[in-house]
Amino acid sequence: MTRYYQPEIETAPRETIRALQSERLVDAVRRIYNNVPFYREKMQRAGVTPDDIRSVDDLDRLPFSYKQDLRDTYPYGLLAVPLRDVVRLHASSGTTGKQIVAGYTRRDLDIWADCCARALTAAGCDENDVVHVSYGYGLFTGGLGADGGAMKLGATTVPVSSGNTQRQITILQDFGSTILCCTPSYALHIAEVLHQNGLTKDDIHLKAGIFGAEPWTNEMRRQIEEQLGLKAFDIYGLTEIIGPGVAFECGEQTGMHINEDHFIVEVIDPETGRVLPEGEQGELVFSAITKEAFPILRYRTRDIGVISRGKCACGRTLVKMSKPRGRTDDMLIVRGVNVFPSQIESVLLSLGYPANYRIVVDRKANNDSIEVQVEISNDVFSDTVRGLTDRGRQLEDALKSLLGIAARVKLLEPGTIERSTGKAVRVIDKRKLLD
Ligand code: DLL
Repeated sequence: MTRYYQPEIETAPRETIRALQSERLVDAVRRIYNNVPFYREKMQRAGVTPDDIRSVDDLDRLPFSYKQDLRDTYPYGLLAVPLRDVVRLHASSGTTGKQIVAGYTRRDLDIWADCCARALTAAGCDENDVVHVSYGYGLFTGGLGADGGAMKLGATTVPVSSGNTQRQITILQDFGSTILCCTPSYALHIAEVLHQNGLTKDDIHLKAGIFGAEPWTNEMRRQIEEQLGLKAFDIYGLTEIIGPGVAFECGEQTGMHINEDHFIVEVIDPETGRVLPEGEQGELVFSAITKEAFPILRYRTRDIGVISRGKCACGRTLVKMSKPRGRTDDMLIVRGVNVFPSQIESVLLSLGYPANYRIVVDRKANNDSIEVQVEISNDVFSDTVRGLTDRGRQLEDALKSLLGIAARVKLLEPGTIERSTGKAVRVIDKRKLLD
């Protein structure tokens, strides 16, 4: 039977959710306008006042917010409450540029814990579970976010944090962890070390995993499920909005339910900023309407996805977003063709390769090249040279037919690619170094 953490919201009629969103949006706009000079000026420049925003229908009158806004006002410029009311700070550095900082009041932390508790409950977790949190603890939101949700549910929370994989295995075995929270790439690394220890999924007790913070495909999901003996659930979020728990997967696994009582989603055309009709793919834009310390309106996530309002068999009425299909800034344009790392991952995994791969893009004499480096298993590696060449070719053909451009393939010895304990680095774009 489906269980909910807050059924009154998770299964509320659409009109109720919409009315709640409108009420909270109006309040958030007013708070932001009155308390954050940066936003007030931005709204004034756009010619909007809080009186213009009366419901969700008026949302698109508000200006967008960007990562650059957070950088320009670093570290405290977007706080809507005095610093003394802020009880926690988190930050994210991203791959480039100055880090961005998010503040939380006590109430913000409470709401965040609710959001994560909903995700855990949807994965079948309750107070009888032992939740093993291997997301990094610290300024990154993953560790403490999942921790807050697990604590709120009353589960036995194990704050292992990431790294020291050998110790993770010992704890998984000895503490009887039933739920694992970490990045999907780290889950596979844990599985790898488990097997290196001569152990299998039958030696541990996991039943579900809540994986997110980086893109992963359904093929990767199947590998994790098979190797760790659990059901793998997706969870989405970003530091700027709250951290993990902006959206979460239910047992149906047909998208992630957005916690719409706290976050309003829009899908826009990243070029024009126009709001797209339901079902069209575009950039996800979120407004965090209940946060006290760090409310944010129409934040351009750069994540590309689709939302669907269709009824979900789990009974939740919250809209669903697809797995992010890439990022507007992650999309590789190689010889004019758009390539998403996730497409490459799908091909690799569907042909039985492990999820240990790297995509190297380079430019020589104005000519872009793309090389997919992937590890192969030990038995394949000891194959004849002929066998390896054939494999490489088969993969090159599959990539070409999917991507529409040729990619070189390099098969690597097992263990060559550095394992990550957090977000995996998949793409090395050498062209950027030339900029
Ligand atoms: O990664 C928050 C988080 C922690 C989410 C733990 C889930 C689990 P940031 O470090 O700010 O926050 O990175 C946010 O990561 O814009 C996406 O591009 C990506 N991302 C997050 N979750 C997913 C997911 C955390 N489930 C950025 N699938 C976002 C794909 C994801 N990408």
